[in-house]
Amino acid sequence: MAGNITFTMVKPEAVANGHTGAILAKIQEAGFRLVALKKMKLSEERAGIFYEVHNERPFYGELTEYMSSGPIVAMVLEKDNAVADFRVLIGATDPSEAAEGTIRKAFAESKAKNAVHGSDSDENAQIEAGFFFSDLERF
Ligand code: IDP
Ligand code: MG
Repeated sequence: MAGNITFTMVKPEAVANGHTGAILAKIQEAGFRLVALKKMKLSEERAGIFYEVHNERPFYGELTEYMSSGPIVAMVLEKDNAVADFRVLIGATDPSEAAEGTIRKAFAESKAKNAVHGSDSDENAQIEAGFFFSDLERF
């Protein structure tokens, strides 16, 4: 039975530090199937739209500047219980609070530069996947 999807990005500092392959390996070892993948650079405006939900937060400007500072690797992933299982795999937003064995524990530099994004709901996973990928790019 096909699972449901989540959306992730390897964030700029993790891409720049060469962690994309190791992060993808952890994702696949955890049982996620790769539906779509691309490397691209967000403009600050596109980053602002992606993180629109945070536009009242004090770190919004820092976040959109950071997320447009270099290329990211965007992916759509499929698995039963994809959103919740992926949040467990990546760990807490702040790497100092992330559990042993999580992607953020292994690769994040700080609460802001925390290596990966993960969708927070099925609805947002669909919206975020659609923000980056057309139906012709998902398999
Ligand atoms: P999440 O990525 O774990 O879902 P959110 O609260 O949705 O965390 O925040 C989105 C992103 O904003 C985080 O991944 C991180 O990059 C950044 N961020 C969150 N809180 C802070 C903060 O207190 N200072 C700086 N950046 C933050
Ligand atoms: Mg979030």
